[in-house]
Amino acid sequence: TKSNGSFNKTPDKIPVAAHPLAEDPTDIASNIKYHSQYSPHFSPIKFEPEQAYYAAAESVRDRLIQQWNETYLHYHKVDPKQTYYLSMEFLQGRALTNAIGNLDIQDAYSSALNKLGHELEEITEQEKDMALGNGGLGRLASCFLDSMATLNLPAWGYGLRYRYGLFKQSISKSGQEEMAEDWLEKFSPWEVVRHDVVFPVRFFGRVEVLPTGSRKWVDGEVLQALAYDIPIPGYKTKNTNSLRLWEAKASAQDFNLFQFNDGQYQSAAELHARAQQICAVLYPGDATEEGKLLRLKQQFFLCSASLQDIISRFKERKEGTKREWSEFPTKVAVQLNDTHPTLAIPELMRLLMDEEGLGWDEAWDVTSRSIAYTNHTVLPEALEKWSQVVMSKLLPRHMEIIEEIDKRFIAMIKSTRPDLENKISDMRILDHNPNKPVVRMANLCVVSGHTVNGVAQLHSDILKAELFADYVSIWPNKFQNKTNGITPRRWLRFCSPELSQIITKWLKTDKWVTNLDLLVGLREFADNPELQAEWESAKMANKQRLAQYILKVTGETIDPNTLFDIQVKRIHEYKRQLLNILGAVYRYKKLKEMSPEERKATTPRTIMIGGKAFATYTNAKRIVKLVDDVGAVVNTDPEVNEYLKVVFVPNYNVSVAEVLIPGSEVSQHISTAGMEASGTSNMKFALNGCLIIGTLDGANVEIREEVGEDNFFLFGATADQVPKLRKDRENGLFKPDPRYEEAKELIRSKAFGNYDYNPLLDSLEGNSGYGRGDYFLVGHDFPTYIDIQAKVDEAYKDRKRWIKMSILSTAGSGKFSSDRTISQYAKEIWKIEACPVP
Ligand code: T68
Repeated sequence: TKSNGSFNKTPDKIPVAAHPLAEDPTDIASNIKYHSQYSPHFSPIKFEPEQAYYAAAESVRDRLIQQWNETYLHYHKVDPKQTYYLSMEFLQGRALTNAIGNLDIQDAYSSALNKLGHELEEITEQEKDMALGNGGLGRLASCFLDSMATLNLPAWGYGLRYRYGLFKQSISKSGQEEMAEDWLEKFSPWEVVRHDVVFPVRFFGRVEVLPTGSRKWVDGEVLQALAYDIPIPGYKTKNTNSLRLWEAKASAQDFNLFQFNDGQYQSAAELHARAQQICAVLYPGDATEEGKLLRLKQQFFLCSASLQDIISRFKERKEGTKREWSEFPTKVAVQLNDTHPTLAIPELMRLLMDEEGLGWDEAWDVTSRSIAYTNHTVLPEALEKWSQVVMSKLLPRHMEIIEEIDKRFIAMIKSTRPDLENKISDMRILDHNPNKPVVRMANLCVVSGHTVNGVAQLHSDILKAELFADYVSIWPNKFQNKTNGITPRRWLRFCSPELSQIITKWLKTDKWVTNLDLLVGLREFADNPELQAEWESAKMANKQRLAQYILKVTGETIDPNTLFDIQVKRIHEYKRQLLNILGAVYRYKKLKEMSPEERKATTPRTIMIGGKAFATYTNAKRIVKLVDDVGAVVNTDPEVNEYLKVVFVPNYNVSVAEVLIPGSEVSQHISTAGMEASGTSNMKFALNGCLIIGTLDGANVEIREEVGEDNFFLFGATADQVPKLRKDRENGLFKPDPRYEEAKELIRSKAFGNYDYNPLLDSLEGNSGYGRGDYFLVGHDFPTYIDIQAKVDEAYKDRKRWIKMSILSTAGSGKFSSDRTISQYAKEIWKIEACPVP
């Protein structure tokens, strides 16, 4: 069953039946009709938007498949070094608009669909988001895939094909409710199952010592990993890479026909049921205790299948000649997206030693020169630690290998760095805490990988100064920074065509779409009244579209003439949505105290907050409920609702972001300094001419540098002040601002309903203790937050200045293209080069 689909093609003499890739709208329309008839998924009577979507998607897929096959053949022929991006999450969103956009065939498809009685926009709304990720980390992986293809880099994404991705969120009287979101309910036109790409993946079992002394993992249970490929087209290039997602299956031999015939239905198909569990759901992310064993199985499943595939591709190239294993790192770069795929390290060691017969030193050399690790968080609760007991049971051979890596690392320190002896217990991979011995995955990555990178300059500096400081003195060159980026295709060109057109007009080129630095060219026109007028009307069109969307999903009418203020991201105490809503409550209270004339002089504002709370994260769910409750009171208060509205935007996901971000004017990125590794939506907002209210955290620091400090609303403590502020708090030295007390008091007074918000507010009180003591420093930052909000209100009144700031924000966003990020990974970590398909 071991295969990666190495090919023995159909004879070249026989041409493929002609399948013209139509350019003309009439031909495209007939191609769409062809699919509705001959690739049927519905009974043949209807051709409604849903049917039109599937038929159009399949017609687009025809084009992709042609480029895709050419890309595969080209890489096979050229045999370049390739990158393999291993990630437990890919947050792809919708594919149709992106594919049509990257293939540059929007206009033709739009008119083709018109001919069939449909609108392209309506059709694209039919597609369900592919939401195989939780948040920033998963979306980053998807932006990276887009950039790798656009830059013609030979690269693969590897992940899992979860049956259910991120849950669907709805808001009821009791707050957030979660439902399974069935992205595969009716099948996805974007995936191609590769029946010939199947690898065995073992769990449990034991280690057998062979007479030769070598070791082998045997017994246990063996599942099959089956490949599903998703095409990843680059923008205006032939290169079409693959996102390969594994699905777990049991084979027919594992179905016990005898038991089944005997009526023992469950035990007859036991392995089949266990296989189904592996890819059933996406791990809900953000440091939870749930389903530990299943999560570890998922991680290993991804690593084992991907590495077997990578190795067989390595062997298959250069037909006939035997390859030297020392060449492997010159052909393969594996990137671990956080520690979730860390098991790739012991699995590669095992495959090389136990399956391929290499010795430890040779296997270690190959492994450590091939694998690199990206860190995405310094939050201690998100740093993975696996129980040694669980690991020994599920992966006995890997546990042995990890023990050996640990042992050799300690020996190395003792012999070369006696000054670090007293740090060994912190630095080593195994933590032998007698209560709960664990494997520290980040340590395993740092010790084994050739490169470790953070995701924004401040974050990388913190990694070097704190989390990984001891390692820096051993391997000063191992640590790098790669500031995150976003794809300008999805996040400007396609989600805001109006603004894109204006940019192209003023820059006299559309090359900015692949060379985002060109946006600086807008700076010289930032004061130009003509550009300002066009800019303002494009932003207004986007605000109107957003207002319609809010009306549709919440029933709330919002006024596009008010300032649109947005905070959207996973709900987490460190991201401080609570600070935002306390600020909104304070604003409400002040408006209530004003005379009608005074109110008229204020800047009317619509505050939108959206994001999902992990199902068992109680305080996060309370925050969601609070936003909704505040909205219910404020929005129906006739005295103030002209000047303030508060809306909770339900079910925030990639395609909702594509409507919200273009319509935003200010956006809040207000995490406690030092806690948000980078943030990436901050980049999307800035690129769309939205001004940022933010702390000096993550990539905010660099965004402020790029757009200019006058165009960034800064407030709050800095990362280096945070430890002392927490200490001061513990010592009873914190003096709350009266405005802060007012806001909390209003909530406690039940002004926003009877729900008990005391436990949530209590987390802000006291000096320390679990869930108390305001660990995230909301109280400390509240006064400067309110002050900066007043500056925002003032600035908005000066229309010319505001529009100029907005233009300068876009103009300064060039650095945050994921094309820049990926070029740096390619050059400085992966050492790979472009391999354009001719
Ligand atoms: C995010 N991390 C960072 N983690 O929070 C964000 N965690 O600052 C950064 O911009 C982004 O990564 C990209 O670098 C996450 O999104 C998770 O989703 C996650 C998932 C599983 C377990 C732990």
